[in-house]
Amino acid sequence: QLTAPFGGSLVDLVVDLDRAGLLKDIAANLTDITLNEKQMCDLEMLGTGSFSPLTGFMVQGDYESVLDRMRLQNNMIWPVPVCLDIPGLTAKNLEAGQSVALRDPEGFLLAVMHIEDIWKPDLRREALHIYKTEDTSHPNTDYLLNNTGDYYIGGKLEIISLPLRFDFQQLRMSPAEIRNMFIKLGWKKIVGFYTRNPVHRPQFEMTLRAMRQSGANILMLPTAGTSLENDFDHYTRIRCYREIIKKYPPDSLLLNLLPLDIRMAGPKGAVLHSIIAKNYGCTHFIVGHDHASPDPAKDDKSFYKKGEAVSLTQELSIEIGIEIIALQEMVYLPFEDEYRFADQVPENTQTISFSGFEIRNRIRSGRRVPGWASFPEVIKELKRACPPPKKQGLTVFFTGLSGAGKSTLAKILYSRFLELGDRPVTLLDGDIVRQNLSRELNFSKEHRDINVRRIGFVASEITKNRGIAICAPIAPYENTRSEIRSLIETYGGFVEVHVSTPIEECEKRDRKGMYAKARAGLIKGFTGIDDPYEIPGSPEIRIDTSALTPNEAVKEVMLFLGEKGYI
Ligand code: PPS
Repeated sequence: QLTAPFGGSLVDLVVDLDRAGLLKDIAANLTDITLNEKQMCDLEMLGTGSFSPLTGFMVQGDYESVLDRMRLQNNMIWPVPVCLDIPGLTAKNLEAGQSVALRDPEGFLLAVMHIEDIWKPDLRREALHIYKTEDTSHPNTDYLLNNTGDYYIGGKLEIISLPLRFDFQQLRMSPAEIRNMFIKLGWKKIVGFYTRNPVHRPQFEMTLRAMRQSGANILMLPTAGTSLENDFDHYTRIRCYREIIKKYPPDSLLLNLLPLDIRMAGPKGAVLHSIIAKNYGCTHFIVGHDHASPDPAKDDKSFYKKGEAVSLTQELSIEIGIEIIALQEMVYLPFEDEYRFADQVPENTQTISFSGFEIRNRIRSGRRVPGWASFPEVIKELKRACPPPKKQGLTVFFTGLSGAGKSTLAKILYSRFLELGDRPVTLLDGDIVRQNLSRELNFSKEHRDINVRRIGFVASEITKNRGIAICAPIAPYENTRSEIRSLIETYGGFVEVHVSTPIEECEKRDRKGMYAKARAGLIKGFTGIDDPYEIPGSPEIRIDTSALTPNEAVKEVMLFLGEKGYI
């Protein structure tokens, strides 16, 4: 007999085929709501019963009750809101009693929701109650205050299809499927382990001890829903978990991915994870002292008190129906070559420890991670995700007035990279792009933005695949440039080169005769004449070509790239 799900029975919101057929017909006449990645994660967790006893996105009464007393209106513990946010414009046309069609970003019908409540939440209050901070360096507070729709809708869900997932499909089982597996394997005691980070030696040692202490097998539940900005991507993490599970005793571990939208709610996050583990059939759950805590805030203060997650989950463990195993800090004793709990180390014994955060920083900066801190197989995977700059993709983005010299420098740089020959190189010169990608566009602000964004998108794909993109548009607007920078920097290097040759010089050169035409009013909206060029505030390199030969200018770029380790 397995432990019961939270609330007694496992919720299953996926309807049968007949009902699905009917709902599809009805949906054709309903208002569509396109779900984002976070909302699809919530939908999936709700649909499979991972969030039992919830049967849909929360109604206002439950939302307020969760904020005020960490309980649903029916008095069951529930730590965080699970609400569907929508923009004010959409909300204006909806009312309670209506149904809506929930679709994925491609328009695929996922569910029909029967709206019971529409309300405008106080998102600041939510941030304070759930994440204990209005500081937007907390990722969830940031999302809540800056990206969440103004209205929430709540109501029951009828799911036609769970969101389609194509990655690691064998590792994406529902609570019902995992429970069946436990029955088949005859497992009765199972300790759940939730993580969003790679597992290194201390976590490995600690989970082994938790298994021994509870006499249980382990269900490892890493997140594969949304991830935080600085985390390793989930493909990398899951490749690491696949390595680490080989190190556990045979037939003692199951690995399963949680399509969870990460909520770094500290103690409340730990309560949520305990409930999820309970729904998956776990009898025990491991809680860390800083469970579900984001990286420390700017002032280095943690968002939650150490140990609070453990004490809150322990206090609620009987009500949730799961035993909490407090994850104690483990330290390495170099002379003994073993791990011990920090509080069991004799006085005056030398110990060392690395947090996952420190290991991540070491890997990112190309430093070595010692063997006692992790496993070679894990480090190899992590290093593959963070190659040194020389192996990373790179975009060199020239910007400047027409005639400033961008194209010439870009062409010379292109040849230099081809001479080096270690990475594929693509030249996205203004003219080439206007010919091939943006032929239909003119020089209005709107069209220039589209043009520059297209260049940014292509360059980001090249950078992602570890090639070099050289771009050379005028790109006159700061906002668009910085948008492109942040897109590309998630994949590799971005080097902005402001070719700052003054307009007088550009006009004097006037190779294409365009300045003369612009002065004569024959071309309207010409950059620098009657359309603005916003000077880059902090480009990596600024080069005025009035007093330099093109070769000298490119040498400056090459020197910079060498200094940063890109070549
Ligand atoms: S933008 O603003 O980044 O989209 O411009 P870009 O695609 O680089 O195109 C700039 C080239 O188009 C020619 N041209 C104009 N430039 C500026 N303003 C107006 N109104 C204009 N109309 C045509 C100009 O010759 C630019 O060439 P470069 O190579 O920069 O000298």
